[in-house]
Amino acid sequence: MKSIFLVLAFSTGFLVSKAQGMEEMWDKSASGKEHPNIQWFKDAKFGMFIHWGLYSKLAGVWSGKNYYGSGEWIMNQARIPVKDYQKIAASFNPVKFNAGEWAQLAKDAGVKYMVITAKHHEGFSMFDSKVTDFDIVDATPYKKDPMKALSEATRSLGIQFGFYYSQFQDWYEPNGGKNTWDFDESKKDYQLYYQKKAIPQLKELLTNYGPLGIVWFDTPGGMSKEQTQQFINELRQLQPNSLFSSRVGQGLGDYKDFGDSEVPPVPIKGAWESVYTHNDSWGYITHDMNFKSTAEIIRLLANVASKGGNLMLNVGPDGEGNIPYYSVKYLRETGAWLQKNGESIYATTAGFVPEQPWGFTTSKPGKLFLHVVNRPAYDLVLVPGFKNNVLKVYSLTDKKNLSFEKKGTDLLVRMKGVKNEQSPNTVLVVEYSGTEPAYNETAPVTIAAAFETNYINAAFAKTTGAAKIQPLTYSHYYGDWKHTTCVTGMQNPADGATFSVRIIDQGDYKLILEYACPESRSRQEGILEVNGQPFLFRTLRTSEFDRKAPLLFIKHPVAILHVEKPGIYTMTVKPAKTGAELMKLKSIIAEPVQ
Ligand code: H79
Repeated sequence: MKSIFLVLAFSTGFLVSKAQGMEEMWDKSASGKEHPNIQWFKDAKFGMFIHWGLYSKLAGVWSGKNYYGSGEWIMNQARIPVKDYQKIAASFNPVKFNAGEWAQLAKDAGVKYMVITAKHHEGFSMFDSKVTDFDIVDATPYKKDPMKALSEATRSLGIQFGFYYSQFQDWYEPNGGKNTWDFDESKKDYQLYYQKKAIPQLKELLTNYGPLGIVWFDTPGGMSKEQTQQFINELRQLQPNSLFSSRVGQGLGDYKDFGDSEVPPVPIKGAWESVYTHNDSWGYITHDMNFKSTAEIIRLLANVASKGGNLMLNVGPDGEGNIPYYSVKYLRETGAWLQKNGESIYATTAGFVPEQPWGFTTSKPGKLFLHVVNRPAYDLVLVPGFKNNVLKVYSLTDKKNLSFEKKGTDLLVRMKGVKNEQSPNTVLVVEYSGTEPAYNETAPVTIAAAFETNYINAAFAKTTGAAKIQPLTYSHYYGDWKHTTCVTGMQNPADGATFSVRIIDQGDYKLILEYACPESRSRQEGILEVNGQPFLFRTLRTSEFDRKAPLLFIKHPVAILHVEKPGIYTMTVKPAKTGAELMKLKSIIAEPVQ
């Protein structure tokens, strides 16, 4: 259960409503104790995660039964006893593994760091360890140490190399965390496990594989804050330059990791990372074909960079050492885009202009990069809140100068003639004078007729009464986390979600509420108010929130708004009467009506 709390704890840390104070959320205090070697990490922006172990050989199948979700959890999910699980090693023979090819793929993908599982929760060591015989050299016909070759090949291509190490969970060891099907958790001596296995193995990893960029810890447990600090100090001595991920526990890591597959909705200060699966699993599963497309990866990368973080995207090689076809293909295509557009990603900081219907922004001194992922009709890009003097605007890849005009603090850029070659993300560069402005947290959400759909996300609500902004975390299968931010808790007319919205163009807009609502609470009346004008609706049923099942959202059209005068509008969603929770509101969608 602890692991669940970890994921939730990460999500609740940053997602408070604006009214509750952005300062806490941005955690400016963290920047004070930054690791002296953090800069390479902050500049990297894109990393490759690799989950590889005995589970890769099982590929989501045990005893003729298919498992779905996080494949590296199969030992736990199928409650496989250690005595059976350890036998997998005898046939684990990744003869197709080629360190040079993996490193080259990382290079082609444009990643700046790689982190691979040296030991996952299953307890099997994918490196040569003197501490145990349950490792790839002693227990498998392969008999070689792939980590040695991979660390060297990766580093030789100028990519930082690091290890994932599950420091607490170890389902093979009687005293390791969380194997409750073979061992009695209450009788375990975690300290013994730390002293006899985790610490000696981490010392091996920090001694035998050259300089490690990162040691990526996961799901901490069994240690107090003092013990964790002691653990860190002991390991630090070996490689003071190596960065330790925040999941070392007790708030003592060198940078922040968000929950698995989670990206924050607004910029976060300090060094941080989002880790994502490529399909729905970290470890290889034959029947999981839910791969994010190249376009999705490129947009995700721009989204994460626009909030100031790194994206570490996972690949799960199979038991023979092959990286899945679609991971190779899509990563190479992402790399090709980065070859031409990398300047707008690498070494950038969060964009100071909030998300717009056309896309995201990233910053460098004197430059704002506009990541146009939805090209506007009429090719006119509006950048609101731009106070600085603009020197020039051009498209990144062909350096074509674009005409622009300033109207107050609105910057309007004409991207006519810019080819769509860089689709799904055409980057425009704004060069300006003066110091970089701060991110405007109170900026209204933009809606324009140039986009077929405009999203007003729940994360940007101001809430009243018992309504609150809440990150909801749930899986479709098992451990394949999805995160959606919603306004919840609206039970009476005083509990509202209010949005400040700037509508750019005159005309009619269909307003659609996107929400989840279980059968038992459906058919309640609610109101969408726009500048005091009420639009009534009755809620439709979708599904109950359950962290082990998909949360279903409906797109429910509730109003046609006639906008005579462009400008700032206030939209509020609230219950018409006191009752049960009205809905979990994900967004208001505005669609221009012809
Ligand atoms: O390595 C990947 C995951 O295996 C690991 N972190 C990423 C990078 C991870 N370990 N724990 N968690 C993520 C939290 C997962 C909890 C769950 Fe479960 C596993 C939910 C469902 C399966 C524990 C067991 C809670 C319910 C059943």
